[in-house]
Amino acid sequence: MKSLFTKRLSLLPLLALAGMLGAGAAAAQTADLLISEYVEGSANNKAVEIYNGTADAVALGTYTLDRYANGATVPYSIALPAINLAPGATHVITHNQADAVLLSRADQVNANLNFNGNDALVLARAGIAVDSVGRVGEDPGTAWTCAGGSTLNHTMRRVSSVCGGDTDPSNAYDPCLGWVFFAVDTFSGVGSHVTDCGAVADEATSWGAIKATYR
Ligand SMILES: [Ca+2]
Ligand SMILES: [Ca+2]
Repeated sequence: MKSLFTKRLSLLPLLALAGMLGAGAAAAQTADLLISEYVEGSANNKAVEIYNGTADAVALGTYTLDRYANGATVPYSIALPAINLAPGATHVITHNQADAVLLSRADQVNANLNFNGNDALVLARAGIAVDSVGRVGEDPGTAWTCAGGSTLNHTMRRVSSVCGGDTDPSNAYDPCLGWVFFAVDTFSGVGSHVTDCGAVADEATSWGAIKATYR
C-alpha cells in the first residue's frame, strides 16, 4: 500500500498539468451536426447554417430541419438533400426570397424557411433532435430573449466552444447559452464556421505524451 500511495502522490502534479492542457487542447470533435448560424432578418432574410464538425462526411439526406411555428408541437419539416457534407463544411438553407447577398451563400433554398422569433427550429436525424433553437410547444410571444440577445431581428452565431447541439428541444430556452448576437441582416459569417472542438489528443500532443508515459 505504501508504494501505491507514494506513486499516487507523485502523479498529482502531472495530473493537474494534464487537466490544464486538456482544458484548451483536447476537446472532442462535435458530437453530430450543429446549427452554427441562425439569421432572423428583415423581410424574408432567413437562413440556417448547418456545420459538420465531426471527423467524417455526413449524409445530409437522413436529416430534416423542422420548424415548429408559434408553440406548435407538429412541425413543418424541410428535407435536406441527399448529399454528403464533408468534415468542416457547412450547408446553408435560406428562404427563396432572401436578399441577394444571403441567396449567394445558399446551398439550398426553401419557401417554408419562413420562421420568425417565436418559432422553434429543430435539426433532426431520423426524427431524433441533434440540435435546436427555441422551445418546441412554447409560444414566447415574439421571441426568446436574454440579456443582450433575442431570437428576433438578430443573426445568432454559435460560440466556437460549443461541441454538441441542444438535443432537448422541449426544455426552457435561453438564447444566450452558446450563442453570440449580431445586428439584424448580418450575413458576413454565413457559409463557414469554426469550433475549438479539435480531434481527440493523440501521442503527438503534449497531453497525449503524458498519457503515454503512464500507460
Ligand atoms: Ca411565428
Ligand atoms: Ca433545449
